[in-house]
Amino acid sequence: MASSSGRHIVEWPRGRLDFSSGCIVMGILNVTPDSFSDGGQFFDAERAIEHGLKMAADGAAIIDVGAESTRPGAESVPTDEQMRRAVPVIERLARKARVLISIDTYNCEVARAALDAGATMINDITALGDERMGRLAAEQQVPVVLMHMQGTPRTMQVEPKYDDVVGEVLDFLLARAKLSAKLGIPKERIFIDPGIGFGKTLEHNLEVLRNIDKFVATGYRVLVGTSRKSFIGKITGKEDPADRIFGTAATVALCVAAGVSIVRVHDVAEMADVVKIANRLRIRSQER
Ligand code: HH2
Repeated sequence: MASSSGRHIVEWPRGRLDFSSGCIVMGILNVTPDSFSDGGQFFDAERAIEHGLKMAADGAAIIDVGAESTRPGAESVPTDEQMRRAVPVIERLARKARVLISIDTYNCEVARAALDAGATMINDITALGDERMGRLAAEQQVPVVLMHMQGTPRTMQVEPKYDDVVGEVLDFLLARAKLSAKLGIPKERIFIDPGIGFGKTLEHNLEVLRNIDKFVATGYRVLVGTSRKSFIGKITGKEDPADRIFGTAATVALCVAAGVSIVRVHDVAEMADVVKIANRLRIRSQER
């Protein structure tokens, strides 16, 4: 596969992503007081911007800004408060960093304000639960991440149930991808994400990750977010999310090997190294 091939570049009026080396890194920037791993750490705008710049310097191709925690049990945050948190950070990061910014929201008004402030991608954990989000992405010609979740953040970990977790998650994502296309979003701007930890038990998460190649085989680019999540702690016995970096690295390496396009992570410097090595090993093994 020639690395200059157009298939490896996704371009839209306000952005461009280059997948010619393989997988790329999305850095997580939670401007929240209560996120499960970094809650409160970057709630202050100055610290958030500083952290965003550091993640860009460490190798993130995208910074995903979120203004509402979606950890299990989290309550929703009013629209104006989400805007108050996210917009100044996006405005200044967009001016200062040579990196793309995505907005992690399922709220159309927040997404619109973020795009106006300089974000160029929408990360929707409800996969267009509100169709207006799809229309917004189509009208503004920006990519969208469609994520699977069973239930809502408040209730999703109460008793997740599937007959066939891989099949059901895939069917859902393909249906939402079809809806996105119907609303006018071109296929190359649609990313699918199985939603690790969103209405899924440890076994569900493992089953999805063991079969992540099936998501890649759909032809849509795949994003995966395992970073520091509780299923890693359940296996390693690490209670503190900050102690789950090596556990995260194992999932990132295997995702890259399976052909995942974007990994969403907290520890950008560390995971950028993991991704670089895994990308090279993958390309070499495909050449044989
Ligand atoms: N995970 C989280 C939030 N947004 N978006 C996508 N597309 N995929 C994910 O796996 C995903 C996501 C949860 O992680 P985090 O942002 O670190 O925590 P919190 O929701 O508590 O802010």
